[in-house]
Amino acid sequence: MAIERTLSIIKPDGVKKNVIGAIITKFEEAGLTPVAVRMTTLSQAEAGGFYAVHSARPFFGELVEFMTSGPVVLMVLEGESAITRNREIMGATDPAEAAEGTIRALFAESKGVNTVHGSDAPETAAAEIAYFFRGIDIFPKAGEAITANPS
Ligand code: IDP
Ligand code: MG
Repeated sequence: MAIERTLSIIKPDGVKKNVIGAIITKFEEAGLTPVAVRMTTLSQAEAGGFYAVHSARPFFGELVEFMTSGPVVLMVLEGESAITRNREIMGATDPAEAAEGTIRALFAESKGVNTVHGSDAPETAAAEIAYFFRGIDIFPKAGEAITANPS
């Protein structure tokens, strides 16, 4: 067990549905603290670069189009086992398979339009945080030493 950081994105559908606050509350109630927050509209290059690992998938074009369709909220979440904990709170990729009470069960429309992104491993969390945030713009929770994936 360790204090970790992970990258969370509230996708354009979450912003449009006016559930930024509801989503952040879920994270805070689960012990995950936003330590960096930025709202932006991603360019095609930014979204394509972020999801480069999926560039050969048939849904890649649709994914980039969706992720650039409106503003998103980029966040670094910090807390105990933040990477796994965030994935649990998000729920499965396909909302039809997401556990009751998870963000995707509550708000997502489809496997593509699914409200939130969350890093899936320590290596991807470090790379994804560095893709969007400078270290100087991350504000560690007072008194907690970062023992995993510092950026
Ligand atoms: P994840 O977001 O739960 O980690 P990934 O498999 O890494 O899921 O896929 C990244 C994103 O690509 C998904 O969140 C979703 O927006 C989109 N995506 C994944 N599979 C499909 C699909 O079958 N159709 C359309 N979009 C998809
Ligand atoms: Mg993924």
